[in-house]
Amino acid sequence: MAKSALITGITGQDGSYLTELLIGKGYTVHGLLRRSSSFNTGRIDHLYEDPHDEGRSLVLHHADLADGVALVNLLRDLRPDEVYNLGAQSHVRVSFDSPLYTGDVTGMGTVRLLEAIRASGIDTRIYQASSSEMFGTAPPPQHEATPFHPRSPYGCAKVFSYWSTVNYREAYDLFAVNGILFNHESPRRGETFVTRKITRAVARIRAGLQRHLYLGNLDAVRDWGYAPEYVEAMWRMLQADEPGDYVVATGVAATVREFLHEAFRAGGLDWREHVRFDPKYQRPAEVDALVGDAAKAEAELGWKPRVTWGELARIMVEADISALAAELSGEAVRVDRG
Ligand code: NDP
Ligand code: GDR
Repeated sequence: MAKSALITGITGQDGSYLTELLIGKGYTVHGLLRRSSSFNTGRIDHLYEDPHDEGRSLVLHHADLADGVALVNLLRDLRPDEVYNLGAQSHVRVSFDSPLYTGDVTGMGTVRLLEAIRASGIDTRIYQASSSEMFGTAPPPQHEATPFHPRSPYGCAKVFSYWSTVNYREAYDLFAVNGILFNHESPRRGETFVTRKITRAVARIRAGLQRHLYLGNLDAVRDWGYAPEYVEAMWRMLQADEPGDYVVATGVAATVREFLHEAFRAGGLDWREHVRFDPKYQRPAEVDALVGDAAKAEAELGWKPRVTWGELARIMVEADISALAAELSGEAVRVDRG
């Protein structure tokens, strides 16, 4: 029998790559779609199948991590073999503006899902999308035993979800795992995260549509990997014999300034001529340096990253240049708000 999976956050960057991976492995994928006044399925439209067709490999269901009853009903009806909880208010800067909402969706949403598994009485395995943001001020390299010191409402909510996942594993013997993923990017990265904001700007500046790029702290150090490789690690965690928690990272550090330099260089531009500082992009509390040690994932899951942050910058710049060219040749360019 083909396996089935339920993915929350299926319309996001990781959800789209994970869906491709699982469909490629023969899974039937169910996605939790939250209601939006405009279409929010752009990243998975290429996988869409007519709802009237029999035997579809991708099925979307309206629900929300804020709605615990909907989650119980969904799990009871679908009885998936695996659940991937990728849904979240995932923007760190925004979490300072919306701390309660972030706590509710990114934190309590996980408990609603874990309780829904219990309430529906199904036998399943669950992956929780934990984050390097939980480490906050802890100095690098960070690994599974590094103590958490989150620096944002988002980081605090992820710590709550992390420990809730561990607690359901210990209390109810649930196969529940945390993937502690460091920053991972791709051409499908949300446009307001710093890497994608930079690579989109390179394309737009080259095309004469934008002159300046406004950014905040350029000194932050991050460990940037390639998202399609990271979703493979998620899947491997749920195939393991025993549930555990794993850091997923490249182990290579780069500053925002270095990424900026490489991305502009890939587009044939000098970032110093275009980048301006805007304090609105600074955070009330910053995470200075995140660099992960993924030795456990390599030893136990056989997972190893391949794409370096420099290659990633070039992949993203090329993709944004091509996407903009296609947009310009076909339709009007929408107003860019930076
Ligand atoms: P995205 O921001 O691209 O996607 C977030 C997803 O969550 C979207 O599908 C979004 O739906 C959905 N979502 C938001 N609010 C709700 C809600 N109330 N109910 C249900 N779904 C909701 O994130 P990524 O794909 O980059 O990340 C996936 C997960 O991994 C997130 O939990 C993130 O916090 C975590 N993570 C990400 C890392 C990274 O570097 N990318 C690193 C470590 C952890 P919609 O499309 O409608 O907005
Ligand atoms: P992060 O990613 O906060 O690490 O969270 P983001 O790309 O938002 O910021 C990375 C670093 O860049 C600095 N920065 C800016 N950031 C943004 N977004 N916009 C700017 O203009 C800007 N200028 C400088 C930030 O201060 C920060 O230091 C991401 C998210 O995907 C989380 O969901 C995930 O958990 C973590 O990665 C791991």
